[in-house]
Amino acid sequence: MAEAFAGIPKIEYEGPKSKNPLAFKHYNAEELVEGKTMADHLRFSVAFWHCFRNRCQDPFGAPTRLMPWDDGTESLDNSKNRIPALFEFCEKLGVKYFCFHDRDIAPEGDSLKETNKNLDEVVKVVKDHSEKTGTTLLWGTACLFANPRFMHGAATSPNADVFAYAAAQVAKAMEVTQTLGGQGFTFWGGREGYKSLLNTDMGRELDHLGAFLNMAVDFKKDISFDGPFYIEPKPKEPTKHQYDFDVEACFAFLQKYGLTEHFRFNIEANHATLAGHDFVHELRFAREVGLFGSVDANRGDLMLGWDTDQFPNDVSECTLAMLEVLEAGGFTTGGLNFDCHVHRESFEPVDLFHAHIGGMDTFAKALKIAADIRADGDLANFVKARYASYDGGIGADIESGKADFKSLRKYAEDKGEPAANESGRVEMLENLLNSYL
Ligand code: XUL
Ligand code: CO
Repeated sequence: MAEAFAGIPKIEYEGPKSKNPLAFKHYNAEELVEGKTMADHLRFSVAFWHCFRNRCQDPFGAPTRLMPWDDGTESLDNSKNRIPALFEFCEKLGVKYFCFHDRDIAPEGDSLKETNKNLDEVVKVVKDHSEKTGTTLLWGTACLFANPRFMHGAATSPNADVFAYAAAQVAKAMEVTQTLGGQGFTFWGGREGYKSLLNTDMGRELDHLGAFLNMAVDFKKDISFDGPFYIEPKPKEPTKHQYDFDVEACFAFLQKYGLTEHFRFNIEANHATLAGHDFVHELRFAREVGLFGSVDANRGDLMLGWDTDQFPNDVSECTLAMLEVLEAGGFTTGGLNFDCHVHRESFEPVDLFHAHIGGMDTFAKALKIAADIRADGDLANFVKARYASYDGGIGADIESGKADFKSLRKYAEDKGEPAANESGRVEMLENLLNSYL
């Protein structure tokens, strides 16, 4: 079969001085950082849906992207033809992982049984290429939002038949993920939310979602799938209010429905900013509650209020993110999945390379800077010193649970005014961060 990306060579590391747009300036796969290769730290992944299905149509105009390997139909043969293009792309880029939704890779048939048969056929092709190239599935997921049957949601649909259909779909997608050696399974709540409370029983919908995810856990045990489940928060779009609003809301949900030991977070940068949070805030919260898992690496446009899914290019933001990843002990089953698409006007196949090279170089640079920041320790030491009043005396009594309101009242009455406050030195620390960039 002809090459999909003809004329584009394997992308090599040429160092920061290189002017070659088809070379890495910072990502040097085998280079060691904190004793581990950059490839093992960053675990980059290509998002099949954006690279091989999203043709960049928008509400105002037709698709623009050129995909010479794709005949534009929904046929099974065309689905199969996309697979070699994916593996060629990953190989030329030196990326070892990819992610997909079930419906990205194979077309729906006239019945669920036929749809599953189509999926099995394409999975055979994927498995074959995966075994030949060593490029594997980071995580799989089920598309419970594109087909009109999910117009009111999937697990939170008022239609119980839709709930059942969604369960059948997730069961199959989990089996397929296992067949392909996928390292995890992601739940992004596609349309699990609502547009209007006037027609919504919120309590029942939340209970249904909790029950659905518990059934997924039971099924995972039944088939002995040992990868983690990821929950991917998003505050809005497509519904006005998505139940999985942000990491904190999801954590409360997971606790209420007894799911914390089965889930970790897949945190997407653009979803964080849509929730009004910094990307690093979401990562930090996930790390603090011990549920850091994986990352959908992208960025939004702070002047636009929707999920623009752009490729990451902000070294400062990604440095803070990589500090969190390193502090969490690094990725285990997770990685940096580029859940992003090229701009509509970047319509040629080579643009897909420019976009990924930029994202990979940004995170590689961020990783090196984060490691420098950790090696110096100035930032961590500042934060530690800021809480020193809890390392002994009354602070230690508070943290150890020895103090209560009565003893604290006595302490405060005896002491009078608290010890003088110290400056938070925000600007000094911002300068310190900039000195590394
Ligand atoms: C949607 C989104 C999804 C999930 C997987 O905003 O991020 O592509 O990552 O379903
Ligand atoms: Co995502």
